[in-house]
Amino acid sequence: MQPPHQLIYNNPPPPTFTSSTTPPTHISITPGSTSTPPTYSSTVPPTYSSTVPPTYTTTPPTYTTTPPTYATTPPTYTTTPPTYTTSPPGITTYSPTTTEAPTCSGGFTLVGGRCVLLEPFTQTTWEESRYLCQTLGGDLVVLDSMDFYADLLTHIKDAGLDTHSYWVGGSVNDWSWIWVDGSAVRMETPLWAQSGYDSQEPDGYSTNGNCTFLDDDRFFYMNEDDCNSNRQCICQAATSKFDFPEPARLLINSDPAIDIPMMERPENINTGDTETLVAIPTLTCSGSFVPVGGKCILVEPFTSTTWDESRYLCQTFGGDLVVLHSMDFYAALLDYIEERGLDTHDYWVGASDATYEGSWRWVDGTYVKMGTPLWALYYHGSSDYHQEPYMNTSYEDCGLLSLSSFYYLVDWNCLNSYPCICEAPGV
Ligand SMILES: [Ca+2]
Ligand SMILES: [Ca+2]
Ligand SMILES: [Ca+2]
Repeated sequence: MQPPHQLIYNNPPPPTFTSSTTPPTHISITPGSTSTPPTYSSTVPPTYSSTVPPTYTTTPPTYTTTPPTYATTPPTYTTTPPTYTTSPPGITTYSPTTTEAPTCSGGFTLVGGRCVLLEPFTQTTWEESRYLCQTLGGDLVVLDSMDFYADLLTHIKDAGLDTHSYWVGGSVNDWSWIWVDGSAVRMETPLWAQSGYDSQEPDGYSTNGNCTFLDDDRFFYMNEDDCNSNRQCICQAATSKFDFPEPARLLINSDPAIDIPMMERPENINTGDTETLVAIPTLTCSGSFVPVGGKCILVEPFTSTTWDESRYLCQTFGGDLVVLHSMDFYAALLDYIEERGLDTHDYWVGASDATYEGSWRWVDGTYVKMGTPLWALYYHGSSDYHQEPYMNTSYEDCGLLSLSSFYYLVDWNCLNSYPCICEAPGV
């Protein structure tokens, strides 16, 4: 028999289908009716069009399996953490000894961390000058730090004592230029003066020119002269902190970014454990930049561009044109250029007075210190020296380390093309 296509139940109970009958394909149940759904023996369930959702009375199954138990107990650690009996290494172990400002005695003045005395009254030979300084408790000054040299020149100028030349403590000994403390005299830039059009001191021009002096005719760059000439002198004495002369290495390390990885703590600075090594922060540079004198530097001798293009080039590398605040860094940079054989070019650096004529600024916005020991001499002939910026200054607004001026700084036309030197922050 054919089942009804649609069944609507009220009362009484619905029909029961046997297995031989095919269940209805669709049953409509009126909500609220008292009829019970039909039961089918067929395995094919009917579909319901009721809008009332069914409720399920099935309860979740319960599992009788118990969790496994582990006979192994967790390990216990009997080792106690190590204890360190030495204090952590670090620069802080120097304090408070090195934070105390050194003091000077006997008429000496603290200049650049050292005790100096200008002797403008007496003109003596180099040996007599040395004797004079020793009588005063010191010796002739040692210019082994270019930052100290710069500070000393500022002091001479501020004191109004820049009308003399002065003996300083360098002389020839056994064919080498050495300071009175036995250390080697730095040659070339940024210490020695230009000589004439195309030479640099010491030029050996004067007879017995075996002693060094700061030459007021050459803007206090260093020159050599006959040791028996008479002139004023500059003395240096020990400070309350250091024996004279100070170790140059300690002065250099006042820059925390200097690339000296480790040094031994000087024994007389801290009365504690003298075997502790003190870590000096190591400078790490990215890309093609290398650590030079505490900065990350890229000398770019391959491309000649305008000053603006050079700046753009450095910025593309993640830096900017180099800034020469520290004269010790400047000296280290020149050493690097010479050591790598890159000393056949002029190089743009990050100085300019393009914004306001005569107001020289580095690309970081700081002022460029004028004068010695950075700016080049300009020789006019007949022992007539001037200092850059000189002549055509309104046409020359960009800073160039000039090969023909012994890598001193000159102002130059920004539109000329040269290689450049970039610097970038360390990583
Ligand atoms: Ca000379
Ligand atoms: Ca200018
Ligand atoms: Ca110039």
